[in-house]
Amino acid sequence: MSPPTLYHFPLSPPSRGAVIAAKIIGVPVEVKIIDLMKKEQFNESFIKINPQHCVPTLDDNGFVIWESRAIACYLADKYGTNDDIYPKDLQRRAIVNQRLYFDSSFVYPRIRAICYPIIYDGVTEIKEKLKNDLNATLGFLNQFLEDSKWVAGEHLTIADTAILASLTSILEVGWDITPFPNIERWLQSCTSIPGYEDNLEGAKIFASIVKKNLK
Ligand SMILES: N[C@@H](CCC(=O)N[C@@H](CS)C(=O)NCC(=O)O)C(=O)O
Repeated sequence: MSPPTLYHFPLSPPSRGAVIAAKIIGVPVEVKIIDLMKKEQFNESFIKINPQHCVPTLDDNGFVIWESRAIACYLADKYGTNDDIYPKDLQRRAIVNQRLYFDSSFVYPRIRAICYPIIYDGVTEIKEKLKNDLNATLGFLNQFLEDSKWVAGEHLTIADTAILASLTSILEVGWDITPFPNIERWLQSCTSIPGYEDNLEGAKIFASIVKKNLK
């Protein structure tokens, strides 16, 4: 068995989320870059692997799966040795899943709703409604962190890595996080996560494109 292959593009927040998840789980993955700027996701060889042509995509010795959070769950279940990262206990796991779905349904879509039109559609400012939507979501994240060190409790989990990858992208655009002190404190803890620097590097490039197009 060879190490799983992770098809990745460092500018993509969900793709970075899968990479940091693999790092905290401790599974070595062979990272292959699919350059979305060059539209490499439409190469025939990649379409054969993932007809939905998105990153991240995992190929574990012929077993192929995409969706960053599903990849993180799979890697943790198959290769994880630290039960805290994605607990087997039903209720602890349910909390991690809730935070993962919160990222997938609220945090990332709201960041994307702000950034994609600026990157791709010539939009040059951020509408008040989109600002308020994201800040409302950050308010809930701030509440989750009120009495806990990490987003799903007292231990670092794959929910932290998913949300971190989403959030750093907009923070690097210059989002004001000061109204959310628990998030600020959590972000400070996140600096010790393996892969933090690589994630930040991708987030900075992503954000530089957004900032360049903003008025
Ligand atoms: N929900 C997916 C989102 C994946 C996604 O949107 N990937 C984008 C980059 S951020 C992509 O690959 N776009 C290229 C395409 O769809 O052709 C996940 O979490 O993995």
